[in-house]
Amino acid sequence: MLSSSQGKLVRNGEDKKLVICIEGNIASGKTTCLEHFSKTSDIEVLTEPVSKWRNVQGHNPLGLMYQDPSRWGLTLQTYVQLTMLDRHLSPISAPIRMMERSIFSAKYIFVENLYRSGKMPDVDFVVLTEWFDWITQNISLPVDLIVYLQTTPQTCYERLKERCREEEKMIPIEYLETIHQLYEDWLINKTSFEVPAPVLVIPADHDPQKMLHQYEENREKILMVKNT
Ligand code: TTP
Ligand code: MG
Repeated sequence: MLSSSQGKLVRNGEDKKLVICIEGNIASGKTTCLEHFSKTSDIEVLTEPVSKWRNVQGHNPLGLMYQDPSRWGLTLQTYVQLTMLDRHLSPISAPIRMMERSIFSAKYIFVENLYRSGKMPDVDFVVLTEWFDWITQNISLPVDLIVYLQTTPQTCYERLKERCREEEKMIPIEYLETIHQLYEDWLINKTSFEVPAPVLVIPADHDPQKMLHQYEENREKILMVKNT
C-alpha cells in the first residue's frame, strides 16, 4: 500500500528494510549472484522481469528491439520501466531485498545508449525521460546499496555466446563495450548521472567457483550496509 510522505508516495512501514540492487553489463552474472544469496534466510531475491520483456500478451518487445531498435526501442523501454517500477514497489517480505538491476540502470544505461547511438528519436527519448523524471520525483524508490559486478566486455561476450538467448544472438562486442562504458561513467567515474546509493564493486571476470568465493568474502559488506 502507498501513502504520502514529504510529497512523495512511499511504501508503508518498509523503511527499515534493506534494498540492494545488483548491477552490471549483460551476462555479467547478476542472476547467478542473486541465486547464490537466495539460499540465505532473511533475504528475498527478485530476478529481473526479462521473461515479461520476451512475452507480453504474446508479443516479444525485447526481440523486436534487437531487430529494429529505432522502431521498437521506445516500446521495449516503456515496458521495462513499468516492470522495474512494479518490482521496486512490490511489498517486501524479508528484512533484506536483493534485486536484479533497477529502474535507474534501465534509464541511465539502456535508454541513454539507444539515444546516444542515434537509434532513438528525440521525441521518444523526451517522452521516456519525462515519465522517468515524474516517477523518481513523485515516488520514493529507496535503494541502500548498489553491487556492481564489474567485468570486461570480452567476458560478457563469451558468456552471452554460451548462454545463447535467441534474441541476443546478434549482439556484437561493440554493444557490450558501450554498455560497459556507460556503467563505468555512472558508477565508477561518477561523471554521468546521479548514483542513488553507495556502490560496492565486485570484480566479476572469474570462473563460477571463484565468484562464489568473492560473494562470500563480500557477504558482510553487502548485508551490513545499514550499520556501517
Ligand atoms: P540483463 O539485464 O543484463 O540481464 P541478464 O540476465 O542478461 O544478465 P545476467 O546474466 O548478469 O543475469 O539483460 C537482459 C536483456 O534485456 C539483455 O538483452 C539487455 C536487455 N535490456 C534492454 O534492452 N533494456 C533494458 O533497459 C534492460 C534493463 C535490459
Ligand atoms: Mg539475469
